[in-house]
Amino acid sequence: MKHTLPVLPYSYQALEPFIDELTMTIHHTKHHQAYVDNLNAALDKHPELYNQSLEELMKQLNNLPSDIQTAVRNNGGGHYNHSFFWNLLLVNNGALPTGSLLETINESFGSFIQFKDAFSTAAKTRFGSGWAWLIVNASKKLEVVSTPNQDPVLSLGTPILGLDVWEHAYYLKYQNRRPDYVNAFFNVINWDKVQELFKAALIK
Ligand code: MN3
Repeated sequence: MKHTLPVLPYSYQALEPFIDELTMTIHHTKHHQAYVDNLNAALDKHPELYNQSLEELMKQLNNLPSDIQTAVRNNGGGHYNHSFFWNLLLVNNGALPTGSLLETINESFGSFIQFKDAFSTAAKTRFGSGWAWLIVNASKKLEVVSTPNQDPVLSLGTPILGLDVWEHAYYLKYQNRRPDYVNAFFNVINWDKVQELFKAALIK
């Protein structure tokens, strides 16, 4: 099966004013669509790979045919990261996580504010294009990391929160002010979804 652009679980204006409608529209219908199209174009050269899930492809990039490794890393990575990202977003009006997720964040980072600082620093200091992540690592501990370009985060752990800091994700509204976009992101995190991913990652 060819890969397809997932339908967003909300409207393009649903994240206003934190992430604007035009950015969401272009980000989803142009940027994400291009990753999907370019991934399919690469896999057309080795159609047997359509039998593998996107996650399977991402986990064994180094075993893929060498002529498509880079294309699958960049475009499969782009498809995977964006599909993950869209599902995390919901206007939360500044709410914090609750329950076992909040307890573990407090244990791991000292406090929610210290976690927010660590995540924001990772997002603001990622040079060029990339992502900031909160992952459950191999030791089942929470860890903040960042990755360049669309590189898969799966080699570092299981992501439970991610932020796209490519300029295309914020430039129309925030221009060069990436820190303002990073601060705004904390108003559109669906913490219930993050909690769900956290619980699933612990038993993986
Ligand atoms: Mn993007």
